[in-house]
Amino acid sequence: MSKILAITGGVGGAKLALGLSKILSADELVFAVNTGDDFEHLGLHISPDIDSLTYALAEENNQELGWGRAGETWQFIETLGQLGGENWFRLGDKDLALHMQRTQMLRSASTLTEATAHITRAFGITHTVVPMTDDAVRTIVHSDQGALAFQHYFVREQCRPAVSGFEFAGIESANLNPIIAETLEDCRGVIICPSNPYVSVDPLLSLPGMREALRNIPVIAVSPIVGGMAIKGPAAKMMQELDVPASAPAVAAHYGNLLDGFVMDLTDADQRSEISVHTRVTETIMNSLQRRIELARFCVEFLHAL
Ligand code: FO1
Repeated sequence: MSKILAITGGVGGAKLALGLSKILSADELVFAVNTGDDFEHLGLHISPDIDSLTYALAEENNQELGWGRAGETWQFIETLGQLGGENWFRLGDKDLALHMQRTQMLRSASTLTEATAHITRAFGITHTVVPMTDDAVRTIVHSDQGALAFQHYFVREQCRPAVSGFEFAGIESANLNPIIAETLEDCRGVIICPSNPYVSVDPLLSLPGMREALRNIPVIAVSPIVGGMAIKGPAAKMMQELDVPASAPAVAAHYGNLLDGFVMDLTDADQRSEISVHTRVTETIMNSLQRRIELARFCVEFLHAL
């Protein structure tokens, strides 16, 4: 059965992903997730964007922090700090168990795809959630403080360094997840969720063969920039540092001829004429489950109309 593929990264994308999961069944929808943010830390394999999506789909995500799990305690990471360990990357006690389970599975020769299937099923998630690749791809942020591993830039340095570019180490030899390739062979369309184009979506689009695989498939993207600002995260700051206007049209231009459609917020309706691709305007701020579902429905209808 032909499916819709949703491409998502961190928190912004995960909100729309939850909306999509409420209107499309597991037979109609597959989630492809960025793994460029992954890193080995404290002996654990951490996959932040997979975790954000998992917690979002399970409605277990921490709405205050925007990442991690709801109802967390922090005994482990506080104690680690008291023992002089690295506590800059805040691992909650329940979250820690997820990283431990994934790391144990990877050490026992499971792939990240298999570990993710196991963990999402444990959360009662029936939709397919797949990492963009099972190979190691790591986003490096080139900045005025040198080349930084993504989590060092994003968390340890709190996105303060001025960025000059990004590199996805390992991308040349990484294999697109076969489940994504298979989904694209009989695909009703692709929705690029409102994640950071540079560090949450580009790694997946940069996988060898990915852009070719998208060529004959309707692709729409939802702008993560509203009124010149990112709803969450450093996308607008990055754009300014890259001398790109922090605007919805600039996001559409970034994706270029990959797009058949673009969704942006009502706030930016006056900029529609700046965008060459077919554009629709709606309320894209998703501050309730209902808004997530409404935007999901809007995107699916847009895909059908293309
Ligand atoms: N983001 C932070 O800003 N501070 C943290 O301490 C932090 C811990 C963390 C732990 C597990 C996890 O899955 C994500 C975590 N994040 C944290 C968010 C993470 O850095 C970002 O979600 C992505 O890498 C960017 O979308």
